[in-house]
Parts: sequence; structure tokens; C-alpha cells
Amino acid sequence: MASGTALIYDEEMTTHKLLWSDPVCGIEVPERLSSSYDQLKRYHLVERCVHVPAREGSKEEILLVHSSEHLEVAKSTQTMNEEELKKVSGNYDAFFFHPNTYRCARLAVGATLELVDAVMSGKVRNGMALVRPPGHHSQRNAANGFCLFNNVAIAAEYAKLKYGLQRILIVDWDVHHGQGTQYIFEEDPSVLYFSWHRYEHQEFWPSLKESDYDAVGLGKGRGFNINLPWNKVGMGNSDYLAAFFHVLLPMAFEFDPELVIVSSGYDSGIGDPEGQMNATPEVFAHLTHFVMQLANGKLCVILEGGYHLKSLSESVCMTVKTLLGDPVPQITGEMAPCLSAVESIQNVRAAHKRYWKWLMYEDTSFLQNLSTKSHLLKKANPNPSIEHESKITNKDEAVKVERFLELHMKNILFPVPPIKTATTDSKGSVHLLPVPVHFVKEMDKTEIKALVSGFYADIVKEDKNLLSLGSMLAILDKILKKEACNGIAESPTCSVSVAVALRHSVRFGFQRVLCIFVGDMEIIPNTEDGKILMIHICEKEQSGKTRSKHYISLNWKEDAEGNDFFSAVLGFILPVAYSYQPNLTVIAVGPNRSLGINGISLLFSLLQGLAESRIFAVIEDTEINVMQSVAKALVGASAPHFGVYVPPTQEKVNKIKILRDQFQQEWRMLQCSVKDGISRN
Ligand code: X5A
Ligand code: ZN
Repeated sequence: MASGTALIYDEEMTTHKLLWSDPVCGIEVPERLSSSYDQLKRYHLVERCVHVPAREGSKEEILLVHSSEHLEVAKSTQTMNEEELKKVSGNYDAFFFHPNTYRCARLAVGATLELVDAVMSGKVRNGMALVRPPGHHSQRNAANGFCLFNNVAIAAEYAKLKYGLQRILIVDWDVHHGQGTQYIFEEDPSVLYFSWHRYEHQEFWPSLKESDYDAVGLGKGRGFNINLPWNKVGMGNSDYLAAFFHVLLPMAFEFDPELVIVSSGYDSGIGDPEGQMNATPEVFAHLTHFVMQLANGKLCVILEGGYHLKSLSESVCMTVKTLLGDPVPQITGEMAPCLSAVESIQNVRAAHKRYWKWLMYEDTSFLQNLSTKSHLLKKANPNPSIEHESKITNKDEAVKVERFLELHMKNILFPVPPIKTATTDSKGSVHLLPVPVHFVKEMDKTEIKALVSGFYADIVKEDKNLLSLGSMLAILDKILKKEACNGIAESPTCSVSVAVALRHSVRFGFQRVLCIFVGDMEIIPNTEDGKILMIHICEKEQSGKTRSKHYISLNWKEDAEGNDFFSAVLGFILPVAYSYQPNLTVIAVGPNRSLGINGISLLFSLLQGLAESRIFAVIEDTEINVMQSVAKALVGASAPHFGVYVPPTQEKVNKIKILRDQFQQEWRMLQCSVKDGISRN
């Protein structure tokens, strides 16, 4: 697979600026681009990317989406004076022309297409284009919402035409609805468009009926337009992640795109005057990490909105850092979606039930008839003086957020461990690994004995076990000391090794260790103090072992036809894991595993978003093939391969539902419907 991350930035796109005063358009400033780029330089991210020059998009390319009338109007503004510019601008909802706007908009289109070419040709794995003006509000025949040409829509049409792509996913995490993009692909089943947006029951701009969850696409495109309206401001990290787990990601894996394009607006981040949301920059690392798992990693991220300069530039940096493959920072704070978010998630799932196989067996009978959805439109602010006051507070607020972020980034960023993947070479089988791993020195017997003294005493009597424990602990130590990001150990007795590893990690000082154990487990670690959360995946119901908040048994036998484990990972394992917020993840593959290699790779890839990407893999030593795919997933050098998507059976859907009902009070990221009167924050 291709490696490397492209970054496209051209200073000329900062010449497009507002020449008169206008409170609506005044926020779309050139500094949005330059301050993002400066911050990328400060984090030394620019030098790690492949620089790809921008170019002008050609007329033919622009005409893939826009009318020639629209193109001509735009072109004609190049020679206009201020008065004339103001007049044409007035023909549109929230747009301004500058004499160089046309040139910048063509550069924005061309930059986006260059990125598509770089990714599709395999020159790079993924990349980001920093462009102005943005694109997603722009329509066939109209500029709108700071957008002149729809960069992302043109890119999708271009990729279809030039590379013959049949499935493209557009993820629009900008806080506004990209209604322009929706209109362009409404009837097109080859482009799956997902957008979440501030909506407030149609109160928020652009205040369209068709931004609601029941706009699912038209004609052949039915089911390929996904709107997730936020009906309250203040949505945060947990709401966004819940939307990914319970809506976007299952759709996306079922859709199986060949290319992912992100309409990457950061006005959905904290401090933004437009969005009024609460998500912190690191959430964009997680969102990026998730979409990187699709389409063989082929991912183009295109800037859209984002108007709080500090929030914007930090979020851009988190995105690029993640594209480069750096470990993902931990999300802090309570992990639970709010009631309003859960309602929206529930509604969009219900609206799409008939179009998506993974939703087929979801029970939505309790829902009110969709056509009777209530439109409780709020009255406009009757007191304009309050509005004025709130503007003053907004400025204070912006400064407050700036200070908060300055400190916050210092807290969440951490040095990247010098070693990516550590292992030992006890039996020589690691030489068969297809990717570069780092070999660490094994411990000697006295060292090991000291470490496991008085613990599993009879186990350490056997020399063979002692040696394997020694090599396992040597790798684990590298991870605990943050010298390695992740590691792989092979063991003749997986569950013994895991028990020792968990105990050792907790003693070392790790407060929350998540363990996913696949296969038969002979020793059940004590999970009572909450410092370990065990999810045990096995074929048969475990009798006699009590289920508790910290010991969860998931009986899952992977489908023989393909990978149906997606629904368990997205619908259960990830939500539980993100609710717990571990600082170390241990994934073990023991004897008699009930998952195939594809299912196991999926676990490893998706769980890398947790615990600053610290994962310790313990694999039963007979499983050379598993070792190889796990090594691939952990090193991150090659594309994740999860096998053919198979939707879950009725029985499996029920299984997840039962688990969800049982645990959603405690692991609240599981919540995706409000019918059970769940407790609320
Ligand atoms: C790209 C973008 C927002 C337009 C807001 C107009 N546009 N009120 O974020
Ligand atoms: Zn926006």
C-alpha cells in the first residue's frame, strides 16, 4: 500500500477577502488558512508531509458540477470594482466576491483534484488540502455560505470519471449542512453523503426542511444521503463519537467505499462562533482515525469551515498528525451522549432502516410515526438588547477558549514513543513477520522470578513458561514505560500470560486496563476493583462466570461467509471501550478462537484509537497467521483488510441488543435510543 501524507497549501488562497463590512461574512478570513499552516509548521508536521502543489481547476472540471452560467458570473467578477462586486455578492445568501476570488476558487478546486490524483495514483496514502473559499454550500448554479465552487463534489465526480470509481463516501463533519453537496448527489447511489449539522429544529442556517434526518436521497439515490441534525448546541466529543459508532461507521463499512473524501469543517469544534459546539481538537484525531480504516486507507481531507482560529488550527493539526499515523490522544471527560444527540441518532437510524442491511433487524416499532415528527420552532429572540450582550460575551468566550486550548493541548499531546511495535524473537517465528518490528531484549530468569514472585508460583516452576513470561514482560515493559507504542508477544499459554500482564500493568500504576480476550480463557483475572475491564469473546455461553460491569462475555462465532463482526465492534465493543477510557489495551488471542483473522484485524485497527494507541497483543504461539496480520495492523505500514462485509443475523442483532440493554446505564456510549427511559445528564 501507498505510504505518506500529502499536504496542499497555496498562500495565494489568502488573497480572497471581504472588502466591505458585513457581520455574516466577516468571519471567513484569510488567517483561517495562514494560522492553520503556521500551527502545522510549529508542530513540525509540514516537513513530515509530501508537499503537493496546487493548480487551477479547469473549466471542464468545474462544469462537472456547475452550470456554465455560474462559471461565467464567477469569471466576470475578476475585473469588477468594489461597488459591482458588492452588487453580485448580494445575489447570493452569504457570499462575497473579491477581484481574486475567482482565481482562488479555481485553485481550491485544483488543489482538491491534485489531492485526489496523489491518493488515487498511490503517490501518497492520504492527505489534506487547506483551501479557501470552501465548497460544500455551493450549488450547481449558485454561490452560497462562503462557497463558490463545490470542491468536494467536483472531486467526487472527477474520481468517478477519471478512475472509474463506483462508490465514494463523503463525510461532512462541518457544523453546517452541506446542502449544496446533498443537492448534487441526491439521486446518485454511487456517492454516499453523510452530514451532521447544527439544526435546532430548522432554526439554524440554512434552515431547510431537507436538512432533517428524513431526507434520505431521491430515486436511485434513496438511502445514500444521511443527515444527522443536532437540535441543541453544545454537542461534544461523546456525541460525535456516538454518531460515528451508531450511524456513520456501520453504514460506511456496509457501503464499502473505494475512496473517502472529508468535507472537513472545524466549526463543529469548541469555541466556534457559528457552531457553538463543545468538541475539543483531539476528537478530530479520532474521527480521522476511523475514516482511515475505510477504502484501503484512501482518504482526502478538504478544508471547509472553522472560524475560531485557535480551535481551527489545533484541530487541523490533530487531523494531519493522525493522517501521518501518529498515536491518537486520549479523549478526556465524561463519555456519554446527551439526550438530544441520542434522539437524533435514533431518528436517523429509523429513517434508514429500510435501506441498510445492518439496520434490518433493529427494532424501531416503538417510534412515533416519522411523518408526525414535531416541529417545535422556537420564537426568534424578542429582546434585541440581549442579542447585543451575547455578542460581547462571545468575544470574551472566544478568548477564554483560546486560553483553555493553549493549556489543553499541552495536557493531551504526548511524545511519540521512539518504537512503534516491539516484540522478542524467542522462537524465531517473528522473522516471518511481513513488517518491520523492533526486537527487545528478553529478561533473564532472576528478573522474571522477581517480577512474578509469590504469584502463580507453580507456573514459574516450568522453564518453558518462565521464558515465555520473560519475553512477554520485556515487551510489556517497553509499552508501560512509553518507549514503545505497541507490542506483540507470543505465548504457549495465552491466558496465563494475560493474567500476569494485567496484574503487572496495574501494579505498574495503570488505572484502567481494557482486555479483549478472544478464545478459551483458563484463568479469569480478578476485575473487581475496576482497574481491569475484560471483554471475553468466545463461542459458547460461559456458565458459572458472573457477568459484571467489568467482566463481559460476548458469545460470537464469526460468520463463515464473511466478516459480520463489524456490528459487534461498532455497536458494542467500541462504545464500551470509549466509555471506560482505558490507558492500556491488551488484546489476546487464545486457543479455540471464534473469530477469523479479519475480525481480529478489525479489533486491532479500531481499538488503536484508545489509550494513546497503546496496545499489547498476546497471541497463542501456534497462530503464525494471526501474528502476521496483527503485526500489520499494529505497525500501520499496510492497508487494513477486514474481509467481505456481512450483515449480522437477527440472532446476532438480538445478542447485541440484550448486551446493550444490560450495560448502557454504566457504559453510556452504548446509548442509541431513548425508549428505555435511560438516565440523563
Ligand atoms: C463553509 C461554511 C458557513 C456559512 C454560514 C452563513 N459556511 N451564515 O462554514
Ligand atoms: Zn460550516
